[in-house]
Amino acid sequence: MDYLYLGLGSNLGDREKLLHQAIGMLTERIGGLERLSAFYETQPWGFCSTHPFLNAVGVWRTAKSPEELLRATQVVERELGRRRKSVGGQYADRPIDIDLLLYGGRVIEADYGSPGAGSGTIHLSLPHPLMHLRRFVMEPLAEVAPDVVHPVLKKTCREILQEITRLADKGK
Ligand code: PH2
Ligand code: MG
Ligand code: MG
Repeated sequence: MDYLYLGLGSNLGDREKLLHQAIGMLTERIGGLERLSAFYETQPWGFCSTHPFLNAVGVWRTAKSPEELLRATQVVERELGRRRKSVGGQYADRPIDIDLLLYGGRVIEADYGSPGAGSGTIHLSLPHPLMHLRRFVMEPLAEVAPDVVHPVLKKTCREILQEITRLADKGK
């Protein structure tokens, strides 16, 4: 058993309802929900859109494999109406996005085969490669897990959030 930290976001439809639905479905399928952050309204990061996000972070205790967890999050995304994945770093509006942020102290770069011929692979990076740059991730994460250490950067979530804040203040 280990702690799994998931980042959730929605900027289309009934955002609050979609986040609650996703959290309920995940809890049925992967294990018990230990903590849930507040829901934060945030401006789209990395792309232009008139639709603000609601973002949150949840902590689950689970014994599932990283591959099972990645697949479970993708199934929930599809069941809640997510159609397109972002390709080549081009983000788009979405009813729900669920990202694996941290899973215990695991550091993983892996490609898993998709069932069915020729349907490519799905990629997993843990920790999430952009999490430490994103306030919309680090603010809710630092709320529920201030003292958890990023296994690559060797800094706590509280320290990473402080750095993001310092950098943003410098740019002003
Ligand atoms: N997700 C993205 C890209 N940009 N911006 C905000 N505010 N919240 C998100 O969840 C988000 C984003 C890619 O997944
Ligand atoms: Mg995302
Ligand atoms: Mg995603």
